[in-house]
Amino acid sequence: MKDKILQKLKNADGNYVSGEQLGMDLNVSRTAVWKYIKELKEEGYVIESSSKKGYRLSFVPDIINSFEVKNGLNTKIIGKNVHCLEEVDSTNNYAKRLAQEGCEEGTVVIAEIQTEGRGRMGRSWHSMGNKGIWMSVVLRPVISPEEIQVITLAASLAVVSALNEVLGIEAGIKWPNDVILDGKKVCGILTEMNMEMERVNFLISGIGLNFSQQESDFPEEIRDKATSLGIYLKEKHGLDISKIKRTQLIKMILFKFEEVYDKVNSDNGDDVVKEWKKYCITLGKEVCINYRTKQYTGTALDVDTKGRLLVRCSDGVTREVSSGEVSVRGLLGYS
Ligand code: BT5
Repeated sequence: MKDKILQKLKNADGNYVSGEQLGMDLNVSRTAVWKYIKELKEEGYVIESSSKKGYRLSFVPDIINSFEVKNGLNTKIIGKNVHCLEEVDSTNNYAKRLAQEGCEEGTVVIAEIQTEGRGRMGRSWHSMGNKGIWMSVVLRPVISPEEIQVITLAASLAVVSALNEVLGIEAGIKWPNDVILDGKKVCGILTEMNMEMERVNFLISGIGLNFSQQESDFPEEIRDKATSLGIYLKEKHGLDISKIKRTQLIKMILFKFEEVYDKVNSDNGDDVVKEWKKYCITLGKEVCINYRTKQYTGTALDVDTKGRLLVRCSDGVTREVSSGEVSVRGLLGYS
């Protein structure tokens, strides 16, 4: 009901709607309308009340709730169910629990704060409250486990395309999952899989995108390699991120993700990899890889159709890297 009232206020486009009208349209009492309006105000919506004219929505803040995410979201699967949480250990953990309980494909979990945000290989992800987009998508792809890497690529491709569409900025991708702006990491992706034998049960694609942090918001140890959209837009274009709502970007990421995911699922993963390569900043660069138990340096030659990085190592052998760490010399340090 609260969502319906909000929708009516939004439809009125900044004009007043009387409490009586709202009550009649939605078949509830004026007192009930007043109660829902009070709840909306508590969530942060700025609603003016006038005893004569009724209610007017004058400002929508940058809040993330399922109404704002779903409103105008143009997808078929991704984002049909959206869980928005104030605080969680990790949205990937929460999404995993939902997936195990059999939630629908495309279910999205978003949190304002993650207390134990995770990166790959046991690393942690700094997830500051209200200043980022921390979200996970549950997928049930019809592909074999070895093709999963392409979904990671699909997620980063969705993020860079959305950044381009909404903010007009061109980000790069460091293989396999880092979205880079001006040599610093603005977004990381953690794809986790649950499988049996040769079948993928479900996959969780977790996206962490720094939105409005200042440099001082990042812990010291990552300050020189992390950035946010806010920092980048201010420095490069003199723009203020507060003009943008996180839900705008979330919707576009989900839309782009579905577009790319459809391609992966309908056997057009090759096209996704081709498109992805246009943004990849790793190709042609000198890289350091951990391959099995050894470290090698070499040149990143290509990404194959399964999303593996091909590295021409200094010992003359070309190796395919499907997981493990790759450092790009000169861009994000070299380790
Ligand atoms: C990643 O791991 O980049 C994957 C990050 C995925 C985060 C999302 S948020 C929603 C979902 N729920 C989760 O719990 N996780 C996902 P990796 O490539 O391993 O990079 C981790 C490294 O990035 C850390 O060791 C730091 O050096 C750095 N880092 C940590 N927090 C960062 C931040 N907010 N911005 C930029 N870099 C960060």
